[in-house]
Amino acid sequence: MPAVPALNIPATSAIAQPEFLMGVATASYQIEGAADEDGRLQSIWDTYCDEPGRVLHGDTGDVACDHYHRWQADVDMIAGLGVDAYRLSIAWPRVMDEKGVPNPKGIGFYKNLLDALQAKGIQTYVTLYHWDLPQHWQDKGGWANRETAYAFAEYADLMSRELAGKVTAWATLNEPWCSAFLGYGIGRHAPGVTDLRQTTQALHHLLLGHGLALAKIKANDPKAMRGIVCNTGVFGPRTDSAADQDAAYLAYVQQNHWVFDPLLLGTYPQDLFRLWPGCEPLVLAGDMEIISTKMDFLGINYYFRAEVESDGKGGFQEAPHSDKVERTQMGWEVYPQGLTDLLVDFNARYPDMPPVYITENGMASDDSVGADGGVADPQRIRFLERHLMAVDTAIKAGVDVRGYFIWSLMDNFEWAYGYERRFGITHVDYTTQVRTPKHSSLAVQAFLQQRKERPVR
Ligand code: IFM
Repeated sequence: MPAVPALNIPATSAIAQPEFLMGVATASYQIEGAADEDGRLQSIWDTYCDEPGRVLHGDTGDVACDHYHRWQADVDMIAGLGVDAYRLSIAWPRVMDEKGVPNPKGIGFYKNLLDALQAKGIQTYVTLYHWDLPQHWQDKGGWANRETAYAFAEYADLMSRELAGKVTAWATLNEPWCSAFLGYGIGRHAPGVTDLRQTTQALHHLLLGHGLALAKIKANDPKAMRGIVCNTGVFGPRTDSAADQDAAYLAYVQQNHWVFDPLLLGTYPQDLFRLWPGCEPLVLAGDMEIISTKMDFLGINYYFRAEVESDGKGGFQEAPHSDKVERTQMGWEVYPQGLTDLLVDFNARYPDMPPVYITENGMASDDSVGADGGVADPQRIRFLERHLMAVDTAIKAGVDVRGYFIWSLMDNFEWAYGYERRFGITHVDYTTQVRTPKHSSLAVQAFLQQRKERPVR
């Protein structure tokens, strides 16, 4: 392996202290493969991938990183990095059938995986729902149907009983904004629906399912932490006109307040319905209390800033991309300052905000294995350093951030972009399934090694 310097993080920063949790993250559909094995049912993503034109190059998660068969070597790879924690998700269609009967083979897979991680001293952050809804629930309306929230609570009940004692922290949902808006609003994710009324109703049911699941987890696995993982965004107006400034404000409301206000304040932001008139969800008595159940942690995913402008109809639209800013393979603007701003803003807006973990941050680049057998990804190394220091700045400003997970442990199935976009700190050759550490992985490993060896202050 080439000698790669450690991430450049000052020893005095909060990030360099051993109590700041460092981890890597993945999700079931993106890495597991084995789509038809051991009784796994069809998920909405299997269906979506099979629909022509939905996913770039017609890619599917059928094989992905074949993690279902290679999990032991993957656990060794995680341990080799020296991280404190691993964030993974459970595939609902693997662990119970249409009648709710547990599938011992699917459950056994996760038991073995979590035991192996624990045996290596790696803390386990487990997400129950990272978008792979069983297709049979979609056939009944999916998240637009209130029944799905109760079905999700039953699934959470089963998993927290089966896996009690093996999980450090449970996250109910990953990025409910994406499930609702990309899945039901613009159809860019499964199930591919385009209906704004279903969108707000779907988000309401996702959050209701989250609240119901928290109660089940507390009863079954009281020592584990409980929370949720949500994506975030920051926005700048294209011009300083009042219309563009309002557009940036509305984008922030739609991206952030729509999800975080019900969770942390128990209300929906009324300005959302200025954007989407007539799309208020049906909320039954008691729902908002369930949704705003106290949590032990809040998972925040942050990737980029976007520039927006008025759409001339009281709403917003993304502004044409400026070539003056640094971008990633996704075309996303690199803007570490946004992470600090967002954390500081949330800390002020939500007085009861629980301790925060950055549960995803990272970037895609067009990485390949070079002639020397290494994978040079200098942009990612700089990206990680700058975002970690943005977290440090937020901590110094008083925000209680306890950890940071890199997205992702390895290249994987990037949803509608298939395998073209590579987010991993480990390169995956999808023909041979060979994993090759990228330079970023070596830099993270070296940083964590230095951190361990440094005398405690
Ligand atoms: O790959 C996704 C992940 O599944 C959810 N958060 C964003 C990542 C990058 O797009």
